[in-house]
Amino acid sequence: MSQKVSLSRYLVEEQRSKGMIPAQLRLLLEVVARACKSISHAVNKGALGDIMGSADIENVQGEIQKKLDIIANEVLIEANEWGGHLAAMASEEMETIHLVPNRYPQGEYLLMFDPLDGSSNIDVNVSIGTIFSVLKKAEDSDSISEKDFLQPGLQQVAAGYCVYGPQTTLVLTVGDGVAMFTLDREQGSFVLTQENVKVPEDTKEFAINMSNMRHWDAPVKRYVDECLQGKDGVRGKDFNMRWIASMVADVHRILTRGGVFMYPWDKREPHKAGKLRLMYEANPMSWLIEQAGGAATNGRQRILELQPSQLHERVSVILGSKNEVERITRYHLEK
Ligand code: AHM
Ligand code: MG
Repeated sequence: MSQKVSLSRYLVEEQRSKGMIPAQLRLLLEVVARACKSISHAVNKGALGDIMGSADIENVQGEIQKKLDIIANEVLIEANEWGGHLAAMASEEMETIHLVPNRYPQGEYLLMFDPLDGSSNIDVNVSIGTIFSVLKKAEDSDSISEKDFLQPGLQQVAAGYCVYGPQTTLVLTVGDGVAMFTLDREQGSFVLTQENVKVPEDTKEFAINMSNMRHWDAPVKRYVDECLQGKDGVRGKDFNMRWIASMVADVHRILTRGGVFMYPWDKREPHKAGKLRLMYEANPMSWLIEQAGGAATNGRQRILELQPSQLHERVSVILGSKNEVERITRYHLEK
């Protein structure tokens, strides 16, 4: 039987052979993985733990927090505060940034996360996840503020997610391709189960919340209409549709077998660029998808090149199999 490669060993070997992962970053990623293990544990308890249902508190996005949103946020903060690898953190569940308390040493990294993505699926036992993105603070920056976080996605030094589904899988990039690790519950460690993940360039599968169709912009409507026409239409092939309503689970499917995911701008709230958040949802997912050979745009521009102006900025998201994303972008630019 071939030897199992743990996440720790993978990180050490990447550091040794390619110099990709400085020691502080390795510690950070191990700590995030440990926090995800703990969240996975809580998720698995379900109705046996006090984790289901609403906490009846509104977060900065104006959404009612679930108990698990709050638990996952606390787990990530507590795990990451004391190691000396971070300068500050930011989360979907916190209005402003969380500085590492003075009693701990300060590191050079900035960590952002959506602690529990797909909250609407918690109580119905459908896959949910944690998304994270790591940036480096500017060298000349002594006192950290929100501004330090406002870097384009291209400057991420690590990004990933952990999906809590039938298996718990951690998916990671440090800019050297995408690797997947499955949680071995008996050993209590993440084991490398796939390297060099590749998203097929073509696909017959799309993911979008179809109930919003009447609110979409013309290019998105055109693309989906053409998919729905199947063999008889311009695309000349039948398409399949999937929508899990957890971005982590939808992106995981696309990394596994291809597809295109869309949460586009729509007319419901025209002043909002989209529903999903740029810094801790779209950027990490876009980098993973690009690292796996796919593409990610807001319909017009590459997501990773967007200059953020606010921590909780929203963005229109179209990502996945390269040829489909390019087609949808073309439809937008032709408009
Ligand atoms: P959340 O971070 O509050 O869970 O919201 C983000 C989620 C994504 O995971 C998912 O793609 C989308 O919202 C689902 O939206 P909808 O309810 O329109 O299906
Ligand atoms: Mg989310």
